[in-house]
Amino acid sequence: MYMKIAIVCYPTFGGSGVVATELGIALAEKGHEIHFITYKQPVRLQLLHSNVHYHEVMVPSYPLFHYQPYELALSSKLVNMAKLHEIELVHVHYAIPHAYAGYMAKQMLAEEGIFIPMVTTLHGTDITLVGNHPFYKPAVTFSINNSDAVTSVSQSLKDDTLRLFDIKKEIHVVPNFIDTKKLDNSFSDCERDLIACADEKIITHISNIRKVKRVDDVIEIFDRIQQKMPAKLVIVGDGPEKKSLEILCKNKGITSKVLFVGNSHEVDKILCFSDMFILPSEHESFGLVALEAMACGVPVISSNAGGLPEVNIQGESGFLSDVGNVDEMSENAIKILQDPEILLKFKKKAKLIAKRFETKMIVPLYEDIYKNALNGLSVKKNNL
Ligand code: GMT
Repeated sequence: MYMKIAIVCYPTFGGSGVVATELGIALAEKGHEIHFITYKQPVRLQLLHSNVHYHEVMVPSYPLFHYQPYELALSSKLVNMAKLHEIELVHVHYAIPHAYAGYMAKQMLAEEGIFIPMVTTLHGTDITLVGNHPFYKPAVTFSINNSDAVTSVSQSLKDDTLRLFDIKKEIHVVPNFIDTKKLDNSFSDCERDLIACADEKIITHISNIRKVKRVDDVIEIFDRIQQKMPAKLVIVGDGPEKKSLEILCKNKGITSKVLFVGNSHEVDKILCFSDMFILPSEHESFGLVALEAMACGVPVISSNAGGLPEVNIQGESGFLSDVGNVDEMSENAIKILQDPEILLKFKKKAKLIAKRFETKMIVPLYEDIYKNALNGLSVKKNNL
């Protein structure tokens, strides 16, 4: 049974937008009709796909508005698109403000006799950092409880949600996923020499360079690695901490060994020639970038925050340490990098573990959730 599904997400480089886009593409490839509804074309939606539509949410500015009413524009767009394309289900990624806008759209449509269920996927900071703030908490709790189905990207995020909010709905854990086959076919040649000399190890970090990612720990760990062996650090992404990190590198005298490459559409290419990935985050509900690294055969040195232990397996795909324990993270990184045999063992194992999160295994879990939400709604309608 093919479904017409609206996907609401952030169109940016962040993990939630990436997961939403990859999910939409995978569903479209299976024959479902997918309608992305967001304020900009999602970054991973570069190619034309059959069954994929994109509808931009416009927010006209008006001098009276100190804040532009995005939720209003989004819910109106959802109503209009649901009617025009006979959308059967809305899947919102990231609770704020998408679940709130989705709920309003659902209510407006119900007034006209159109009933569509809403599935909400919780991604992390919408629960652990932002949603939890008293300014947002009542609205976030309300929109989660009024979703027809709720999913979270890890068991850890489910536990956090139940601990931090008064949730009356069942939360289904559906982990993030990766298409390892597509990755395997994307490059035949990892162009290491673009970045480093033959004897240099390449260490990589990818994030939105915010405080929560603890990128200063990445620099500290890298500094210790490069004192033991020739190495380069590649930092992918952009964010508010970048300036202070550049100063930190200068103070440590390692500026020439650290490359800040900004946001990139070539993450796979960069991971292809990386020897190690570092993710020492304070919070991380899942760590999609760690999974992407592992799928490219890159061992991961990470913190043990949030859902990271569900992805990076201790002593197999890499090592995990308490947040801020840069001594242990550096020792473990050096232990892996120093010995080519150990490095090869970790690379192989990382790739193998990534296969547990294969797209074709995870996407059917979402399809089942959609079917149940649609069935649940028709039961409700029949009982009206
Ligand atoms: O990591 C970020 O700050 C971006 C954020 C997002 O919403 O895009 O990522 C969250 O969702 C990703 C996809 O589910 C997860 O892999 C990240 O772990 C999660 N980030 C945090 O929990 C900090």
